[in-house]
Formats: sequence, structure tokens, C-alpha cells
Amino acid sequence: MSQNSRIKHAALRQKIMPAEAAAELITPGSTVGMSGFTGSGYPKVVPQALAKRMEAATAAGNKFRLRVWTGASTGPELDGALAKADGIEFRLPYNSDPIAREMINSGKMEYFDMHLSQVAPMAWQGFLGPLDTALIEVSGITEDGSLIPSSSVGNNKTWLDRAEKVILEVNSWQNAALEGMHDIYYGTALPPNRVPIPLVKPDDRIGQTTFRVDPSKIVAIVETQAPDRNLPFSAPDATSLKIDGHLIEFFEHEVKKGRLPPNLLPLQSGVGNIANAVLTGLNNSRFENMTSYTEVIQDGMLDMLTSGKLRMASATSFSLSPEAAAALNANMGAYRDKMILRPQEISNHPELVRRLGCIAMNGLIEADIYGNVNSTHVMGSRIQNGIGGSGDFARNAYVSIFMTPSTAKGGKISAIVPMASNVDHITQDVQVIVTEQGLADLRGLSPKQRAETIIENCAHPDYKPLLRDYFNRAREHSYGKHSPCLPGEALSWHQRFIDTGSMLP
Ligand code: 0RQ
Repeated sequence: MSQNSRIKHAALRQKIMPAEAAAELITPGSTVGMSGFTGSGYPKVVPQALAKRMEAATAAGNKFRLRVWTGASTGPELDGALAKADGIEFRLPYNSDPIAREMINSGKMEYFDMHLSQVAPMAWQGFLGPLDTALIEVSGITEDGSLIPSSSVGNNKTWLDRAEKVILEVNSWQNAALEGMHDIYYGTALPPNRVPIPLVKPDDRIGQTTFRVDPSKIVAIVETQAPDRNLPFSAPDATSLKIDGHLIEFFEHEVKKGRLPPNLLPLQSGVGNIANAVLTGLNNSRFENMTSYTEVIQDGMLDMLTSGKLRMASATSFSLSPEAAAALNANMGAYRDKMILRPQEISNHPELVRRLGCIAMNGLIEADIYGNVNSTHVMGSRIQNGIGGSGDFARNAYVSIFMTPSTAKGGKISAIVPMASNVDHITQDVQVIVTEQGLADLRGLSPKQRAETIIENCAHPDYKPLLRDYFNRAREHSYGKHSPCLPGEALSWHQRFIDTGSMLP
């Protein structure tokens, strides 16, 4: 064994093989549980070898497709490569790859978009069918055969436990100092055997630092040195700075009122540029000693850890720009004690989100005047990414916040509409909506009061008169006067966009 090898278990070293040979062990039509959560910790070389097999099968007039389960989105070497080869028959639970998105929206790929906390329990319940192979990136294997997790944990514990056979990618690009950062909890069970999860603070450790796996299930190990690939964040623009300003003002007001402690409550921050910009704003705010209990650690959160504003961060994955990932990788030791990566079943667990009282901050595609939120579908039918963890947090948070620019596509689309064309978060799960126009605090308001507040505080001036007009007419002519609605007109803005390219008349 070479001195530098990440594989310390002598017998397992016998299973090292090239990616192509490992890919041969995966049967067409089978289900593969892969590691990966955002652009972190996903297998990188075996999926590309699989994609080559798939392309060869297509060229020979055959089909080679797989059912693919992951933690969340992955990188272009996995989702992008397999989707390009038309090799994914069915995919869960979250996707943001543009090629896979096109395959889903053109009807060529089945996609089951689900709450991220529910993937592991549902796999255990058996609803998803058997799992043939686990294909997992790890950062090393210890002398006793335990697996040192990589830059994401996701559903790896469950895939390793449930799969009939296991293929590992041992990636030495991942920093060796990741060892010890993870907290893998093995105490989950199905009803009637569930017990309380013993976590009461974001920094509690309740598990072990490695995955266990039955070594006899390991059929192949592939050594790699391949970087994680995440997309860069755009610098905060005027819109995100305004959103951020409204939110900081709201937090200051809540602290003054005694409804939030001075260091706030554990933060959850979703994906995307706006969410990242808000973290930058918090880093420049007067709040100190904050914590996070969230699913991804993005650039803004890393900056907060660096400045000391954030005392610690608990998540299931990193979601960093290439620059931030390189910076963290170069200095992992300095952050090790401030971060904990957990299985997504735990990072997103409704019991824990409710107990800790998280402040949930997520993006949206559109909200209607009553505060129903659509996070996933453009014009009611075209999937953008998926619900991800937003539902796990929104329903159970201490305060559930959604944020968005008030328009999309250069002003042709209003993010505030008479009726949402798809609903991921019902009005009861949405307490605050923020756009660059302002903030609507919807707590304790009736539907009509919510509509007035959302229209006045959040809608763009181009759309505000149209929304007022609709709402006033609905108040007069609606079948019921509790949540006034004109069903024949409520989705006409979407139809107008589909027909003309703009929601504006
Ligand atoms: O499309 O890239 O083609 O221009 O949606 O929109 O404004 O860049 O915003 O990056 O914050 O993403 C809801 C998608 C927002 C994200 C969503 C188009 C817009 C652009 C992105 P282009 P922005 P963000 C836990 C939390 C669900 C999962 C979640 C998301 C693209 O936040 O996926 O919350 N959320 N997870 O043009 C048409 C509209 C639109 C619209 C935006 N009304 N109509 N297109 N877009 N609004 C984390 C995890 O689960 C990992």
C-alpha cells in the first residue's frame, strides 16, 4: 500500500479497478443510489464511464437506462452526462442540471420531486422499490473498513445500508481534514419503533464520524482526484441588496419586540443567488454569535464563519462557488470545528427544525396574493429545479420567509400573481414574503388582509394596479368572500405570457 493511499484497509485495496470496469458491474434497467448533494461529493468518473456505455448501446440500436436516486442535485459529470446519453429513466429527488431539466420537461425522463428529508425513510418503507447498487464518493477508507464521508452526506448512509452491492469512488481531491467533521446518526427507525432524535442544539453531535458498510457488498473501488463542481454565485445586485435590507430591518424589529433573541435563531438559507446575498447582508449586520441549521453551506455562510458572525454551521453539504470551494479546501483545518455535515434525513428533519426554531429563508418562483408559494414550476407545468428542502423547513420553521425579485424575465413576468399556477407551500406555511419592493409580514392575517399586504408591499409598480383591480373585482363578484377569487380569470396572466411572451396586457 502506498504511503499516501486513502484506502487503509488492505483487503479492500484488492477491489481497486478502473472506472470502466466498475461501470460494467451496473446492469441496464437497475436502480443506482448515488452520492451527491448540490455540486458536492457526487461520483465523478463511474457515471461518465456509464454514459459512454449508454451512448454505445444507443449507437447499437439498444437502450441502456437507469433509475437514479441521489441526495439532491449533482454535477455535470453525473446528471449532465447521463441525461445527455438519455440514460436516466427515472430520477429523484431534486435536479438542477439544465440537460436533465430539458429531458424532464420534454417528457423523456420521469422525475419524482420530493421533500429531501423524506427520501431515506421512504426508501426504508419500500415504496421506491429495491436498490441494486450504491455508487458513493468517499474521501477515504479507514483501517477497519469504515468510510470517511466526502463533501456531502446526503442519503449515503441509507444507500450503503439498502443496496445489494456497493461501488466506491475514493476521491483524494477531497481534503483529508474532512475526517471528523461529519456526524452520522444511526438511530432512525420506522414506526412504531421511532424514538426522539437526541439533538437539542445545532452543534450537538449525536452519531459517528464515518459510515459503516458490510465489506462483502463492496464490488469495486475506483480512485479519483476530481474536483467538486459548483456554479459561481453572482455578486449581490441592487435587487438582492434591497431584499436583504428589508430582511435585516425585519430581524431588528423582531429582536426589539422580543420575538427573536439578539443572536437570532438557527438560520436555514436556501439555494440561489438571492439566498446567498442575504447571508452576505447578515455578515455585514450587527447580529453576532449566530448559528445555522440548514442543508447547504454556501459562500455567504462560509464568509460568516470566517468573520466569526456565525459561530457554527450544521448542514448536509457544501454548495460553494469554485473559488470558495478551493479556498475552503486549502484551509479546511481552520473550519473543521465550526461545521458539521449530517445525513439529509437529520439536517432537514421536521422534528429538529421545529425544536430548534429555525428561521427558514427560501427562494420562490411565484406567490399569489394569498401567499401560496410556487417554488418549482414555471407557468404551472415546466419544472425549474424541485422543492428540495424548502418544504421540510417552511412548514416547521419558527418563521418561514420566502424571497424573490418582484418580476422575472426582464419584467415580463410578475412574481406576485392572482393565483399560483402550482402550489408547493400553502398559505399556512408562508409567514413572510420579501421582494425588492418591500416585506409582507403575514402572521396573524386573514386571507383578504394578506392579499392587501402582499399587493401593497411586494408587487412591482407595473403590476400593482392590475392586481388591485383583480382583487377589487374579486371582492365584489367572488362566489365566496373569504378568499375572493375569479376562477375564470385567475390564471389568465399565465396564459397571456404563454400566448404573447408577457403577463402585461
Ligand atoms: O431562470 O436561469 O433561466 O434566468 O428561475 O431564478 O431569480 O436567479 O433565483 O437562483 O434564487 O432561484 C425558486 C428557482 C429561485 C430556487 C428558485 C427563473 C429565473 C431564472 C432562477 P434563468 P433566480 P434563484 C433548500 C431550498 C426550490 C428549492 C429550494 C429553487 C431561474 O430558489 O429552486 O428552495 N427553490 N430549496 O428567470 C419564470 C417566474 C420565475 C422564473 C424565477 N416567476 N417565472 N421564471 N424564474 N422566477 C436548498 C436545497 O434544496 C438544495
